[in-house]
Amino acid sequence: MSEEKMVSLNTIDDQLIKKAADEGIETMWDRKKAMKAPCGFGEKGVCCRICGMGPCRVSPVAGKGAQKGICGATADTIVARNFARMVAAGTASHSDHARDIAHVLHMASRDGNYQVQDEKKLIALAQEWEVPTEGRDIYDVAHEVAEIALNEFGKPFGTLRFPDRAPAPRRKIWEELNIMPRAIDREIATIMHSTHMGCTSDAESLLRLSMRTSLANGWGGSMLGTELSDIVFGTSTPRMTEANLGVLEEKQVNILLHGHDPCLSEMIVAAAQDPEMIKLTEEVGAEGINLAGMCCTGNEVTMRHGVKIAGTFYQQELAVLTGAIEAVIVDVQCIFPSLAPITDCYHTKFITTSPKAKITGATHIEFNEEKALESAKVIVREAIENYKNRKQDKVFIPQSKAQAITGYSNEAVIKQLDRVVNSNIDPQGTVKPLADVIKAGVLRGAAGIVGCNNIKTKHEYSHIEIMKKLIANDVIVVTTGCAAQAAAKAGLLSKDAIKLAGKGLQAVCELVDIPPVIHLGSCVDNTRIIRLVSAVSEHLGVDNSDLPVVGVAPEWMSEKAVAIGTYVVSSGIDVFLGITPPVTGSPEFVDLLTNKIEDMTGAKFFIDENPLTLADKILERIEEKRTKLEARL
Ligand code: XCC
Ligand code: SF4
Repeated sequence: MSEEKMVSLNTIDDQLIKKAADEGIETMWDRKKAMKAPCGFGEKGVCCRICGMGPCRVSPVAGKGAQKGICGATADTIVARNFARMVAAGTASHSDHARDIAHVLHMASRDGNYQVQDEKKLIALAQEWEVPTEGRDIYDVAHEVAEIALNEFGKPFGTLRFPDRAPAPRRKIWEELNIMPRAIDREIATIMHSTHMGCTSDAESLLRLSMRTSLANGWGGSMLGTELSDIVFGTSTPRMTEANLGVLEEKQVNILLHGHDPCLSEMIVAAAQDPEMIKLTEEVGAEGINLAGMCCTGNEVTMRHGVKIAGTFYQQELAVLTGAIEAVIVDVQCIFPSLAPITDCYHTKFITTSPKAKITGATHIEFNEEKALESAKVIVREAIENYKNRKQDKVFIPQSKAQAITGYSNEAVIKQLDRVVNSNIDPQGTVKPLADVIKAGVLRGAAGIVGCNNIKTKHEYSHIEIMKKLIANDVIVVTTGCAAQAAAKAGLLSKDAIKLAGKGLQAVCELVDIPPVIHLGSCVDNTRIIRLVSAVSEHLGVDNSDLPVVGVAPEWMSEKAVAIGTYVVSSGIDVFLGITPPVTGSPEFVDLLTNKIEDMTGAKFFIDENPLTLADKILERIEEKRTKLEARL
């Protein structure tokens, strides 16, 4: 197959798609074909079905068709409302995930399934929130911290706590724009209210509401997700792993962990090491239990346990097509409903576990946090017992995998940086070395390349092209989500990739002993990135928007990504999108996102579906910001 025709960068994907065709199994590529051209109104964001008088689809091109909805809403209103609702949905998803982790922290106990793994981080957070710690049982502190965290969702008065962590100039901007986020649930509810029929019609106001809600995600729900996960499950440290479907094992029980919430997957990791489970594995004649992760659950368990990465979002169906998976265990988010019919074609069990994500045709075994390990064992047992049903003639495990280092938390990054600190002169444990090399221009800048895969592009091509181009030009890359897994599969998370970097970045990687593309975790962990950036700005005494740093979502698809992009721009960092969001029906809203928002936040969105020119624009903008920074310092 010629390279352009391939669906992804990986030849193995095309082999599996062919296997699907041979076996008469439908995949997302078949459904994409059946979909034909996407709806032009939906694509431009000008379809409104917010009230029962609609749906109203207005024509973005003047003179052709209806210019206004029945209530008089213009294309600008409709586009801005739809955008705001995407931000609300994304914020809800990340934040509700965090809420579950807060509950788990609240139930943590010394002899329970969930324990405090990072006491230091807990104490630091307790002190930040003025919770007494002296002479108290660590679990009392944990429960009080969890309660405060839970109150961040619905407190009736005041604003969120984490925005206090942002650099002072940033906080000032948020205050002036009146976008300092209040309680998390409140911001989501306010958007749903304001976008109800007959409320806000002004596009700029809708953007400001979106910004405030997105900040309730980035400096609220998502940040809680990261912090509390580190406290309960441990703050990650770098570890070696392998990535791509070649990590599946021919003679072991393969369990695919897919979704986002580590509360379940952490317990599956524990259950898979349980002597009872190991014994059962021997009884069924398997050589062991092989866990493999996908999407952000995959990121969570690889960063804390080195669990291998089976693949990214778009490979979920392909993983099943290997015929070698005993169970796909899912929690929430980014799970295709099509996994039910596809797993039916094999022996594979498709097990849903969350009441928030029940899927027709799946086996639902509800995960009970109160009896977490027991619950996890029930699920793992299902997988082990299913090994004997594997149909060898249907198995095809592609022999492709790459080495990767995953699991850099900010703490781990700073620890690496400490290697170059002369402790006679400078204190350890700061971002100074990073700020120094950025300031000096040894690194031209930094990019957070994050987000999903999207069938609108050749999978992973954009992620990898952009990453390669940036590192070759001395821009260090940090990555999360499926972008991180794409990087892992392409070998960019290994030290072997240092040779692909420019001279400056090469020198930094050698000295600090890191790969040029650094795995910072799951999508909620984008908050690690905004905190790292904020730490560098504070160190240099500037605002985030003065730094040569960018966020990039080359292949985004989820509403969560829209919320992330919005909080990143609201935090003063430019965001480059490789997929056009459904806003082009409103030239006013496009202008707000790609131009006017800069007057408010110091950053804006760039949109370009060609990864090569997108990368050029990133480099150009980084140099522009360097000039600005040099003038400021
Ligand atoms: Fe989902 Fe987080 Fe996107 Fe991957 S990157 S497709 S959101 S798993 Ni978040
Ligand atoms: Fe149509 Fe207005 Fe109702 Fe939307 S809110 S469906 S534009 S009448």
